[in-house]
Amino acid sequence: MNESGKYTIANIPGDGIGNEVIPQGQRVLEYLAELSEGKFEFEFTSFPWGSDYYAEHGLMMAEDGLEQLKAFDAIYFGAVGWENVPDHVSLWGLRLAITQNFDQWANIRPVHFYSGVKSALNYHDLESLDWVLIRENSEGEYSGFGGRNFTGRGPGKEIAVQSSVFTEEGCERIIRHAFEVARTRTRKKVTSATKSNAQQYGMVLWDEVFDRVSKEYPDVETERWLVDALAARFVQRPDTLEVVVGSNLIIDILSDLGSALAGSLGIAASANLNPEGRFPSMFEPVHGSAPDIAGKGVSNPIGAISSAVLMLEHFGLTEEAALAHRAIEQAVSDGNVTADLGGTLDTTQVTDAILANIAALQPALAKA
Ligand code: GGG
Repeated sequence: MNESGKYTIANIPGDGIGNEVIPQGQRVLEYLAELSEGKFEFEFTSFPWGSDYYAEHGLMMAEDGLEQLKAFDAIYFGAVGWENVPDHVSLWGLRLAITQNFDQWANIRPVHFYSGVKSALNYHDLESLDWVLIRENSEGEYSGFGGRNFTGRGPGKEIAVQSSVFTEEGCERIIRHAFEVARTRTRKKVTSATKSNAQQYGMVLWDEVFDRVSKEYPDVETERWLVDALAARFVQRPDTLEVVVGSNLIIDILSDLGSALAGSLGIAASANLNPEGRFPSMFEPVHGSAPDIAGKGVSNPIGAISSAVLMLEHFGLTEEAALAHRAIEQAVSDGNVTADLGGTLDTTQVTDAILANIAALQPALAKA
């Protein structure tokens, strides 16, 4: 916790259902602050950036947007992507503009298997599964180097080059982070997701760094898997996974697979961390803007609320984070969920149930 107990949060709901779920996470944070009786408080500032902003201003965020964001303790982000802006323009103009420029190099994506949620996995002990996927978030396939040329040669003759960049420092810091996370867990195991048989430069460097760093963590079990075989293992041997670390694109894909296997993309949380604290970190649900359900009030707020829980942990408010997490678990096991999880509640009603659970669990916590 910081000394003043006051945390400034920049809300960027962005596009589509980002505008529905971020206010729900804010409700939970505000309620916890109210219960703390002055121990801590949050001050929210909302930024209207996203695809609508682009339609008006030709930019996804204000020109001095990064300068404005620097002053905050954290960023709470919804989703980006809408039909009026090409996806690569909206992603690079907002989410990636923030993660790359603020060097939020560690993207933590827990995959939690909630009791009471129907999983696509045919596994006898789903509740024992609890993975953390760790995504390198600053380079790799998302380095943004490349170009297109030769359109002048006529139809069918254009070329495009997209280069991946793997730096030894970039690989080392995220791999080391994964080992540190593994050390906090009961089963200490890190799986490295790689594709070094085909990507013989960048991913061979990745593998070499993984092997070198792993020697410093003899207490942590390690393994390296080619991502194609690893994707199959997510389905066939889910019990063998614990902490999985990989490049930007690989973990982006595996984390969608993981949360779909855990029941829904709507429950997946993430933290984009700048662990050195030079810049604010950013917390966001893994899901996107979901145009198919946007505006209907039925989006699942759990991914966004769980991302707010990760923010609480980042602030050192660990008891409050645990309380909110238990309140979410309770709502899910009571069936107080949206349609993606087989329920009938709308977005606001799910949050109402979570707030009621916090109220009910809070006295027990105070006595503990
Ligand atoms: N809240 C996450 C979000 O909006 N994601 C949009 C997206 O397309 N992300 C791609 C990526 O993170 O690689």
